Amino acid sequence: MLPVIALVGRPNVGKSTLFNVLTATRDAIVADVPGLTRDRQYGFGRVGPVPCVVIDTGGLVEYPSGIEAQMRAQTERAVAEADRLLLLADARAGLSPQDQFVARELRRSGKPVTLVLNKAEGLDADMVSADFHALGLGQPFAISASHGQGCEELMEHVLAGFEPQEVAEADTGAIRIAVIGRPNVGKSTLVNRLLGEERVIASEEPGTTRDSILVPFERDGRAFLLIDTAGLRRRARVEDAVERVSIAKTLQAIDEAHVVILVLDAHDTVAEQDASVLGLALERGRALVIAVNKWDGILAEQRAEIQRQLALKLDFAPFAPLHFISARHGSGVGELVASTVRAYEAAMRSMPTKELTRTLEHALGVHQPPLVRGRRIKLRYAHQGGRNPPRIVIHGNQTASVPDAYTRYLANVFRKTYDLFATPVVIEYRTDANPYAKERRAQREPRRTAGSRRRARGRRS
Ligand SMILES: Nc1nc2c(ncn2[C@@H]2O[C@H](COP(=O)(O)OP(=O)(O)OP(=O)(O)O)[C@@H](O)[C@H]2O)c(=O)[nH]1
Ligand SMILES: [Mg+2]
Repeated sequence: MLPVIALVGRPNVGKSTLFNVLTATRDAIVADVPGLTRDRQYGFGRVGPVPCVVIDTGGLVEYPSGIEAQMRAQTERAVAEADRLLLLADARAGLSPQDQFVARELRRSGKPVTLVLNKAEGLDADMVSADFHALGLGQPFAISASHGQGCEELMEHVLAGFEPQEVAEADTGAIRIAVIGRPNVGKSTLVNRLLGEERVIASEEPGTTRDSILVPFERDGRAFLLIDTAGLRRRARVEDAVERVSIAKTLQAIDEAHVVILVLDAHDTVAEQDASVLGLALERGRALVIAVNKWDGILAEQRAEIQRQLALKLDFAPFAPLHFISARHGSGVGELVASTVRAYEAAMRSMPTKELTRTLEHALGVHQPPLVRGRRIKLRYAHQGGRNPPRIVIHGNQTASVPDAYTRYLANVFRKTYDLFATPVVIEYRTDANPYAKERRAQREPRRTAGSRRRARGRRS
């Protein structure tokens, strides 16, 4: 499972700035997922040798009042969920008693702590570090989050020892599903329903590392692996017990899944947390099926209005199918499973280069790409760059100038042609070498830097 990294420190040291640097997505266009929720506390970390989960926390203060007390409880949770802690301090301000307080708190957790001195741009690293040796946390890392300096080296250090996770593609074609959602929406009931209510779970396959547990089950002749987050199936009977949902575990499950099933409660509106987790699933490129649960409890005359509201709220994931189900009574669950299988097949689809190119040529014929500075953008051929999510790499020239709307048009053509159901589609461009201009050989899409290419490779499963 992905390692979990928490950013902790007193107020205003740049935790959120660093969080944004570590979780920025700049390497690929998930063509039809515009404007996702930005203001997040949890994200997929993309800087450094392996992907990870990053948690931002509110500033930690010794004598909290009001909202600070809440923030402190949140920080404690983040520390409990994390494998590694980053203690941020302000290189310009020097060591403060508040930093010493934070260091004491973190040391109590017994987890590995790396000291990070932020805002160090233009400063001498040894000079600013001298003060901070008093914390007894070893050699600090001087970085500048706002200038993006030292972040890669920092994460190389923090993530050393974590192996890139090679999700075993050979694992017998079982469909890995993650069932996610807020507390008490009925995830456990649904999981039980999927596993077969009275069935004793015969075997539990421990996942590759640590506490990941894959629960195998079969339905309609297909093999599935349920990625269990925090003992989802064990709590199943105690329906009214308050569930706790670990967002870090949810992100780890999303990462391991082929298909994510997001469970909503038909009685509630779509909360910010739903939208945020859903956005993360799409950003990670996972196929997504939405189950609106407890539909049996909704009066017939209210149903159309609820459907309308949901469609509006989930507008940003237009390709995700909605299923109205009753996990308790089982209605709609068969269709939900059928959608999951179809989504898996779409996410894992093989698209031969010849066919992809023919589809591209046809699309170009229907709507040609626009002119840029008097020259027409040329798109020559396409090949598949990956699966789960389907990644289509298009070669041509002036590809950096392809408008987003045109990319969305192409993504939709591929989606229709290959039944890319419920899954995000990633379109990438490559600018081909121009045989007449040596210096431009092998020039690529400028948005993809060497670092982002390395990260993108590391993430591919
Ligand atoms: N000079 C400089 N300023 C920075 C750097 N990183 C962050 N800042 C600035 O420091 C201020 C605080 O940054 P935040 O990222 O909001 O700090 P925070 O630790 O998340 O703050 P709280 O969440 O309130 O505890 C902002 O004005 C940032 O622009 C840096 O590397 N160099
Ligand atoms: Mg902050």
